[in-house]
Amino acid sequence: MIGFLAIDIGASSGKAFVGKYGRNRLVLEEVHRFSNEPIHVADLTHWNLISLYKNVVESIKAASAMGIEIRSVGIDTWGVDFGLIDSSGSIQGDPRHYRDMFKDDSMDYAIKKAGKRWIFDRAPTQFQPFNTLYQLISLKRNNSRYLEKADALLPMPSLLTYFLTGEKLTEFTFATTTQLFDPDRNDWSEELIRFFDLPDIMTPIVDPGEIAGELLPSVAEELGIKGLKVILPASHDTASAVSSMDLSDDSMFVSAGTWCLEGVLIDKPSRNDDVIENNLANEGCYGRRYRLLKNLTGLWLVQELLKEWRRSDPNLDHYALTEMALTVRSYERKIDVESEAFRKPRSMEKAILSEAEKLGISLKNRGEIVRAAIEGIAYQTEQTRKQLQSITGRSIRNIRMVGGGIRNSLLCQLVSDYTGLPVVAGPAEGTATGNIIVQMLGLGELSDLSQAHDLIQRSFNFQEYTPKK
Ligand code: LRH
Repeated sequence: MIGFLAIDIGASSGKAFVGKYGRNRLVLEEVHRFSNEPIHVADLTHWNLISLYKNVVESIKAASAMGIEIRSVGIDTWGVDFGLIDSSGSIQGDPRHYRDMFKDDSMDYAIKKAGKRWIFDRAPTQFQPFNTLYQLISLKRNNSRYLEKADALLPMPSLLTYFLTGEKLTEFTFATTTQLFDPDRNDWSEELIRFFDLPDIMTPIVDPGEIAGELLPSVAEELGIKGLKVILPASHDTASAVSSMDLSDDSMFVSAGTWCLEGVLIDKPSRNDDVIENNLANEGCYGRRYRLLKNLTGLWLVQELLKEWRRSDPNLDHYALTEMALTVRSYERKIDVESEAFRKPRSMEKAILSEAEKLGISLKNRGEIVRAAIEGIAYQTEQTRKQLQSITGRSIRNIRMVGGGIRNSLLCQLVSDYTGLPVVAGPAEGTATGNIIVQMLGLGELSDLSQAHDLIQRSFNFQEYTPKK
């Protein structure tokens, strides 16, 4: 038996799993779990990088204590965020949290200056105020000393990989979330960088599965581990999740977590006007393919409710919330989960109540509030399906769901009900599973993606849902 360690860090928590591989089966064992709590200082929100690194180290320690040979480790995170490294190799400040960008007008500034189509023609992805491109423009406009001193930009997973190996690389799938990647050049867009007068700090782009290196001697010594390879998996979490799914042309995927990432697999970025119109993304996948995708506000709504209600009721958990939501009525009209009101509200409960009130609905209890959120997500999923069908000209006949959000059986059932399609859900740890199989592909333990998907099919349980109405 051999093992591969996946460290999957999301916007609210991180998890480490060892994929144990033997007798043609893959079994995931959780070895570490930690919270990812951003820190607010002087009105800015930062990721707690030191704590994240500490937990990466703890994860490696826990994996190596399992008593099996751990061949490699790979880290994936949410998209767009990064750290800046100066010429001496030191980090410049703590990486900023993308949600701060909702209060920043740099995307509007950039669009006014260059034109939406001009930017899209070079980096054809969704316009989100927090894309790396706009974060960099914002730093530039604010005369950031950190940016002035920066010598290399490292996306979050690359940054943690750099601390382990000393290598400065960007992995392709993450690069496509920055809106600085030009698929025609298969490299950074020099035109965008020049136009916005950004420094030349982007690092070389490598494919998912690339072996970044082995642990630095100092790290290896501290951990008492030798020969552990550090691999860049599909280091953007959505890309890892999508790698775990066997998708055909008539499948739509939903990776359900803080965000619901919903889309279809395509070979080349779609440059259709409707992609801009509906603000869809063309993000990179394993094998330099793409996914046409909608970034929908997902279980963030429920996570925030839980956080709020736990202050007075510490025993509350996701299961209890789903139970409450299962027993209450549903309203005909659905709240718009994409509303600005849900981006970073002080109180999610108040935000949902007031959005519902605008529709003439007065939600009566916690169950109804949670249900309104989940119904809103499922309803939007159906809108996304229609957009994807019309842009690609495909007929979507089945839905594949992965991610922690599939533990919410109400969400899976409602997605099936609203789309009128069968849903196959699993594994819940789709991202870690995808991370692991790309490591295995990188090391030659698996020969191609279809072999990887056979292995996943044999190794995990899947839940099926069929439409009830
Ligand atoms: C989901 C995700 C998504 C967003 C980003 C900020 O975790 O990766 O793609 O764009 O976080």
